Amino acid sequence: LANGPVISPPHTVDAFVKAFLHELNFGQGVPLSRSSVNDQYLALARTVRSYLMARWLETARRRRTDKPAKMVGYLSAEYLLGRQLDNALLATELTDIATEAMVACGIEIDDLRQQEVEPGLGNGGLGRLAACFIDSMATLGASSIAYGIRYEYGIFQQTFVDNRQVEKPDAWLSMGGPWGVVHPEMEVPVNFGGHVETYVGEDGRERRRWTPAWGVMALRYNYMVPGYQNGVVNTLRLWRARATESFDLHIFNAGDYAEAVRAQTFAENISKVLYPEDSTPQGKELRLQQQYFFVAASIKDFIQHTMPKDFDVRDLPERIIFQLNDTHPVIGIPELMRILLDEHDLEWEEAWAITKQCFAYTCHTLLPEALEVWPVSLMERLLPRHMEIIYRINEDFVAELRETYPGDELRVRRMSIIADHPERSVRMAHLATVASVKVNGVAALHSELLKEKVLNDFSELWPERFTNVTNGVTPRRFIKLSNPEQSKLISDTIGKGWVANLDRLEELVGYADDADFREKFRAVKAHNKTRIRNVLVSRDGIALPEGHLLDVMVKRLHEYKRQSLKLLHIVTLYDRLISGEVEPSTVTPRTVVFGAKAAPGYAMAKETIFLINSVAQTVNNDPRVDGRLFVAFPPNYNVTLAEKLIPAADLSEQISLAGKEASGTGNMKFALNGALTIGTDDGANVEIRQLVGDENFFLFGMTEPEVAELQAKGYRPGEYYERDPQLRRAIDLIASGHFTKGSRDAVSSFVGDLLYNDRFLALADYAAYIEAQDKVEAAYGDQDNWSRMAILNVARTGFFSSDRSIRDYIDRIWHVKTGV
Ligand code: 26M
Repeated sequence: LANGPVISPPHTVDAFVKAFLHELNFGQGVPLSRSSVNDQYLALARTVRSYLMARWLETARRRRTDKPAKMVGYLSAEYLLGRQLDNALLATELTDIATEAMVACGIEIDDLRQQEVEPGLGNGGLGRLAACFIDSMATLGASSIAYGIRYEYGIFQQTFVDNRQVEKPDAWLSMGGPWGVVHPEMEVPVNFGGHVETYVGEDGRERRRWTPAWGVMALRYNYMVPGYQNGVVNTLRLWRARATESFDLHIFNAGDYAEAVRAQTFAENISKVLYPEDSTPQGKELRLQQQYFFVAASIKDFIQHTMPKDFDVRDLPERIIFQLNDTHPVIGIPELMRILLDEHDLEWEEAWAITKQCFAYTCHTLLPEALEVWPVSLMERLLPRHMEIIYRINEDFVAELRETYPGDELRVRRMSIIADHPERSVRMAHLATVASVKVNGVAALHSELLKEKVLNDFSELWPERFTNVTNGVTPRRFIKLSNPEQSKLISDTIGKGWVANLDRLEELVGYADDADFREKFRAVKAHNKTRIRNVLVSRDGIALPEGHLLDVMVKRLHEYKRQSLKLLHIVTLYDRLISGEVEPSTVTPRTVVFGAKAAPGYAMAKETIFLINSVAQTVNNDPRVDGRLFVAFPPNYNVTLAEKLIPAADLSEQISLAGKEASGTGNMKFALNGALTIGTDDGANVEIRQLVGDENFFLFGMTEPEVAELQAKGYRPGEYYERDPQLRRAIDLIASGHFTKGSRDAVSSFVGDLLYNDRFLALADYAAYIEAQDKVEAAYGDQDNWSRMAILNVARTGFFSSDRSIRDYIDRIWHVKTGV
């Protein structure tokens, strides 16, 4: 009985109702008649969780064999999960049963859906990618476990006050967190600070001993990750910091009880809040604490609890591959060395040989300022033993370099893990590259540029170490759940198999020429536009006009992504309308929707938000526009809003400066939901265009080599301003204070930066962008052809399923088995 199969609650409406009422009565402690919507939501979530739990136990049981398969340990500081309820229902085939069960209880399930606060435990692309990847790992049945941090506060809630961004804390757990299962008895200690000394072991060998100054406990929270209708449920294990009882013992002993308890909260700060920067790391001590906290807990958990008791650490490379999601978990490399050396008594060479096989590193950027470095002084204070180990890794590495490149000291200094300027610090990307089996970029172009630029010296030394895995998105959340109408149309046309095999969308290619199909496809889009209109009215009181081309730019606010270029386009359209240059009745009516959070300390990004809001206010209230242009900027763009907004879009804005956007994943979601892309030759846009065909993509702007050339000869944005009257008018209109109640001061930093700095060459690409947008308008005039192009976008982008990405990781990097 103890090891037998787990009995799942039956898949019937009756059983579901019973389980639900049980949760409501004995979990929440309320009768149905007196229950609140939140009580009902929590009871429903726990009911669904119990179905998941049965599969989770079953999955674990199946994997507990004599010779367990090699696992993937996905290490990520962020998981931008989005709401859980619908995805869990879909995966377990309980959607209809749950809906009917709620009807039987007199409950509208949609009201309960609305009650869920999404776990926003990530900033943007990197965190959302991790969420898509764990979905695909479960769907492929890859033996894997994902590790991260259970932040008490996720990405901040964005509000606008007088057109400016104001951040509010995201207390996502305040209404109860029904999805996490805590195991207080399974906590692991994580230590910090102190000193290291030499001692002589019983065998007479000298060893190093770390005596930490303080520590915390890592509390284990399991979240269930269901595969799509395959019975598999994997684990996402998120750690929460808890003070140890012995914490600050001397204060307790001094008799100041209250002060001692207060001091405990210090330790618990570690998992308190997600850092809202998604580039240019600040080098904050607490952030390094977070990184070490979750990685140390995860590695220890894997070795002590996930492996069998008699397990030999020398077998680690056959049992695990830790995938490093950017450099955030890279401290895991010296941590594993420390465990092997200090806790398992291995010799350096043996420990290093093992460690080198256990990690693979994914790089997500090309911006030099986004590469993480940690001051040596900080590392020595917080993790003295790790700093020692890093020095030793670097010594050996540098010696190898001097042998390979005699006399090339410049190269040695460039490649060293330790930088000397402007401050002695540890380059985490170098450490990751030196210790990893494979290093990958996240789109074809990005992986090439990684080899040519950011990690050029390393790719010359170890060319075989570098590979590409183009990003992907999960078709479950971003098509099936978010776009039910399009999903139904596809299933009615080619069957249901596409959800777990997205290449099958190719079977739609022929239907692009089918007038009846095009008609239905347009009806889907119209339906999704009505849906977003309703959402924005009730969510934000924004009333989108009807019958417009819906043009959407949603992504973190960053100069390289060039929201400013989009803004210049809007101002140009507006200027044409109010100057009488065009007759309003002749232009294609267009609504532009923005969604973007700015890092709270990123002044220029916040100025851009202010200006977008100011332009929206002016444009939307100017009668001369005659309803031909509308700008909406709903606050707090998140996964939940993305799911409603993306399926309604006609046009996807992917306009980063070529060579700066590593991949982009929003671009994939739009194409798969039948939007056309206007985009630069950057990131995964390149692959999207190759797949859908040039004629179904609005390409504009400089290529990466052209960007490099222009920058080399000296870029002067002012010249573009002088030469292009249309651009001049747009900038002058902004500078005049027209959008800012006459205030020129309010826009001076924005305008000044564009004219005298413009790091990301917005002005250089402006003319090409406007020209491409004019082509968009002309093309939209032919609705039938537009639908044709949109259908081909859907049909030819099945490649961008994260299932394919994960298969690539398995084939090229992990070499783990799949199958349920
Ligand atoms: C680092 C240190 C301190 C605080 C925060 C960070 C940090 C957090 C997130 C740095 C970067 C972060 O994310 C970067 C990111 O989202 N990159 C995007 O990754 C996507 C998935 O690969 C790509 O599609 C995007 O092109 C890339 O910008």
